[in-house]
Amino acid sequence: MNNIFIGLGSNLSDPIQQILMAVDTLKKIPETRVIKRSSLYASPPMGPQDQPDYVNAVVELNSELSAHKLLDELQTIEQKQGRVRLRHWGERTLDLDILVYGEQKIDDERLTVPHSGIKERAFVLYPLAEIAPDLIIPQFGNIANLVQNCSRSGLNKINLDLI
Ligand code: ROI
Repeated sequence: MNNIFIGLGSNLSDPIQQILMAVDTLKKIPETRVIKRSSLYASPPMGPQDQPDYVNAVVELNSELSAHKLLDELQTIEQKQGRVRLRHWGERTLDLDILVYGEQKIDDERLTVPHSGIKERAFVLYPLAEIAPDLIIPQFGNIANLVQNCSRSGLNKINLDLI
């Protein structure tokens, strides 16, 4: 069994629903359980500023699948939710990234794990710290330190009761 963290992001086609639907679909992946979901967060775009704000969240999974098999499943979900990606670092309907896969370090043409952007990305670190405050990320160290060194950059929790 592997303990895994997935980052979710969307800024097109009703992003809150995109994220909630994706979490529901993650529950159907074979040999995999969803353990926790963070709050949803609104976050200003990293990259070109002339695109909508993102909705981001992080989910913890337990899975027997290999990282590459899990990536196949995530890419299928992205495609089924009509993934469009209009430009590099631009708007997208759904992005599912493997952030952390147990203790593993992976670096090949399909996957870099732990995800190389973790340290600079408030929209990854804050939701991750919410659900795994004691996490130690291979190569990067403990989540509390990483959060301390990363400004919130306009990140805001979304209150789903009001929606
Ligand atoms: N910016 C934010 N705020 N959230 C994302 O999920 C996100 N994803 C991306 C880029 C374009 C880097 N910017 C983002 O892929």
